[in-house]
Formats: sequence, structure tokens, C-alpha cells
Amino acid sequence: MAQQYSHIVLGLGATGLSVVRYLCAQGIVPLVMDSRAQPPGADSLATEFPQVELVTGGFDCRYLVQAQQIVISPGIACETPEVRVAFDMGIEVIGDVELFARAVAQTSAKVIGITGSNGKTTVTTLVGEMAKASGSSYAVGGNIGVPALDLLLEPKDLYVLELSSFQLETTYSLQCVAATCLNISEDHMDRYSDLESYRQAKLKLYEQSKMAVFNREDTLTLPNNPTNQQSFGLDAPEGDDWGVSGGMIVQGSSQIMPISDVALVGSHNLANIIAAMALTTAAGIKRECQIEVAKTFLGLAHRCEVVADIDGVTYVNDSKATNIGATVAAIDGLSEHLGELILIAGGDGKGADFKPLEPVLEKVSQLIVLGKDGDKIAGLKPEAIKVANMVEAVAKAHELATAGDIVILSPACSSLDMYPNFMARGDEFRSLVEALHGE
Ligand code: UMA
Ligand code: ADP
Repeated sequence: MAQQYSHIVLGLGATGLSVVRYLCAQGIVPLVMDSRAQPPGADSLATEFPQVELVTGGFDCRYLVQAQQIVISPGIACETPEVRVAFDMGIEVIGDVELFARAVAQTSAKVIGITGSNGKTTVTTLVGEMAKASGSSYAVGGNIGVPALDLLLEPKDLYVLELSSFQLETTYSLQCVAATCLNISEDHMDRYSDLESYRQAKLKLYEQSKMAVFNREDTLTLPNNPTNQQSFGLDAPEGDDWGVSGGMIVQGSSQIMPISDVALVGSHNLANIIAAMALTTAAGIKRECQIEVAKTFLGLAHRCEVVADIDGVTYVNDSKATNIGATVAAIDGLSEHLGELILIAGGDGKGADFKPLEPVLEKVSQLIVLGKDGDKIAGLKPEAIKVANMVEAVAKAHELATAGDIVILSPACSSLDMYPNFMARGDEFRSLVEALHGE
């Protein structure tokens, strides 16, 4: 008979380790299981928590069915058969963010929650920067990198959380002072039966928030039930909502700043700035702090990042465009530019239907494709050029581009078929581009 454990942690990546750390600090010794033979956290677990048993290579149902609480990592689907059995038996299955929510509810700290298909990391970072400018004690985490529970190791007045649909699926009681779903477009369709179930996972974030900040230009982001809400958009707003009027960012009739003073480029980034202002206003952060950040924040690596200008050709690394919505935003944002646009795309499409990419590909003069699903994207543009890897892609783009053109890596796909992550893909693109300098 297997030993009985009241608490089981499923998954031993960054999240699983943070959950073990949290539970052990409460005096609870959980059992950890991971379907991988060698989970990434195994060495740290053995060193930091030698008392914690680890089962690898699968999820042993004998333990699961006897547990009181199972804390599941976001990378594991709730529909995994062993996990489904536990749900069906009425065993509590929650994620790390739910544990975080229960702990924060015991304090007076505020939480700002950010989800959406694209722009989460940018908005989360902007909100963090605005909090920093205000002198607040704050911490930023969640899907952006530092697991939510690890933020509690050093108590703060404000937590800014980037939340994925995977994390929200297993979160039930997070109470945010303000929360946003920035936009909804297809992503992770290998984990969801349809767009609606993916969307409903994201909209859960609004349920217990004091203020829901939605995107009025994307009706899929509207809360299911009327609540205390505000909208943002790039048009003139009504009431107390946020938007743009007469070249100014405005909230209702109050003018905040000229859009020409915003440092970030692209209309999608202007929307991100406005969303960050709406969220931080609800948390009591002053206007001058928001404006200071909007004037100075230049953006994050791998997101429409200009990496070089070579012989008048601008090279842009948008490796973080891991879904179609992000690539559409990048092409739309750059299409006002006068020269030609050369797009490098492809990778693992995560089960997406690429059809929504077709209209914007008309704005692209040359399409270079690579990776597992490169052929599917090539099918949308007759003259597409297929290459085997990034070396060939950059060489081909360089050969085709002339002064005034833009070459952009904006794959509309995850990188996992060819790289460990999107950063490695963007880094290879950047170093290949930099090597062109010497030619
Ligand atoms: N895995 C297994 N078996 C297991 C457990 C995990 O095969 O038993 C696989 C998963 O399928 C996945 C990988 O291992 O491919 C990592 O999963 P994980 O749950 O262990 O991930 P963590 O290391 O805990 O990282 C997670 C988030 N990763 C995912 O949701 C896949 C990180 O977001 C997040 O930064 C971290 O928690 C802290 O909150 C990354 C991500 O890619 C950046 N997120 C997706 C995205 O942004 O599109 C949702
Ligand atoms: P996420 O964390 O949601 O993946 P990021 O801020 O990392 O979002 O940006 C991911 C990709 O989406 C990048 O290619 C970026 O240029 C693009 N992007 C950023 N903001 C938006 C937005 N509001 N709408 C559409 N695409 C966006």
C-alpha cells in the first residue's frame, strides 16, 4: 500500500518548486510527481528539501486518490486522465495562484492581475514600472517568470501578476484591485477544445476583481456579467473610460498626455500603455508616475525590438510573437512604413488555424518560412520562400532587402520545434543579423 500524502504537488518546474517551498514553510510535507523522467527542479528539490519524496515518469493514481489537496502546475492539462479522476472524486485540485490568492487575502496587500493573448508581459512590466516610480513596495511575478508564491517570501503592498489561461483555470478566489483581459485571439489550441473555452479561462480573472478593465475594441474581453468596469481603446471614450482624443491619451474628459510623447512604438503598444494607466489608477498610483513611465519605457527584448540597421535595412526581432494575433499586430503596426516588409515566420503553430494571417500577409512583400508548421503559413502566400533554418532565413532576407525595408522575425508560432524557448530563437536571429555587419 502506497504511503498516504494529504498534499500532492504535480509538476516540478519553477511552479512546483515554489509550491513545495510554500507548503514546507507551513509545515506540510507534500509528495511531488512529475510525468517527466528528469524534471528540471529535481536537483534543487533534493538539495533544498531532502525530506520531500519525488515520483517521476508519471502520475501514480494510488497517491492521487487519497490526497486532500492536489496543487497542479500550469504546464499540466486539467484533462490529464489521472487528474480528471481526482476532480471527479471531488478532491480539491488547485493551482499555485489559488494558494497565493488565499494567502494574500489574509493581508492588506493589493493585487493587479493581467491576462490576455498578447501584451501581458509588456503591460505587467509597465504596471510594475509605474508602481516603482510611485515609490510603492511592489513585486512582479506569475507567468512572467517568478512564480506567484515566491513573491510572498518578501511581503509587499502591491503584487502585479501576469496570469496565463492555464493558471487561471485552477484559480478560484483571486481578488484583484484591478484586473484586465487585454485581448483574445487563438493561442494554445492544443490545450483547448475551442476559442470559447480558452476565453472563459481568461475571463475568470474578472470574477472577484474590484475593477474589470476591458478592451472595448475586442468584445471577447468583456466581462460575462456587468460589474464595476472600465474600458480602454484607441478611440474617444465615453464616461470615465480610457482612450485617445485629439492626439491625447484621455480618461473621460481629462487629458493625460500627448500620444506623441509615448516612447513605445506601434498602436498595440499605445493600447498597452493606456491599459496600464487604467490599472494603476484603480490601485491609487499617481498620474505623474504613469506619465513618466509612458515617456521613457522603450519596450522589452524579443517584442518588436529593433536589433540593427544594416545598409538602411531595419531588422526587428519579434520572436515573442508566438501566436497569430501578435504577428498580425506587428505587421499592422509597421505597415505604415514606406519600404517593403520582409517577414520570417513559422515554428510550432500549437494547433492554430493560420487563416486569420492571410489578410495581413498582403502587406508583406516577401514571406520566408521555416519550422514544423512553416508549410502551412507558406500555403497562404503563393510566392513564399521555404528555408531549413534561421541561418538560411536571415541570409535570404538579407539578399532580398534593400535600403528602407524592414526585415522582421515575427513567427506566429512557438519556437519549441527548433529551440528551447522564444528567447533562444530571438537571440539566434539577432546574432545572425549582427554578423551581417561584417559582410
Ligand atoms: N511538464 C510535463 N510533465 C509534468 C509537468 C510539466 O511534461 O509533470 C511540461 C509541461 O507540459 C510544460 C513544461 O513541462 O511543457 C513546463 O511546465 P511547468 O508547469 O513545470 O512550468 P513551470 O516551469 O512551472 O513554468 C510555469 C509557466 N509555464 C507554463 O505554463 C508552461 C511559466 O510560463 C511561468 O513563468 C512559471 O510557471 C511561473 O509562473 C512560461 C510559459 O511558457 C513562460 N507560459 C505560457 C505562455 O506564456 O504562453 C502559458
Ligand atoms: P504576452 O506576455 O501576452 O505574450 P508580450 O508583451 O510578451 O505579451 O508580447 C508578445 C507579442 O505580442 C509580441 O510579439 C508583441 O509585439 C505583441 N504584442 C504586445 N502587445 C500586444 C497587443 N496589445 N496586441 C497584440 N499584440 C501585442
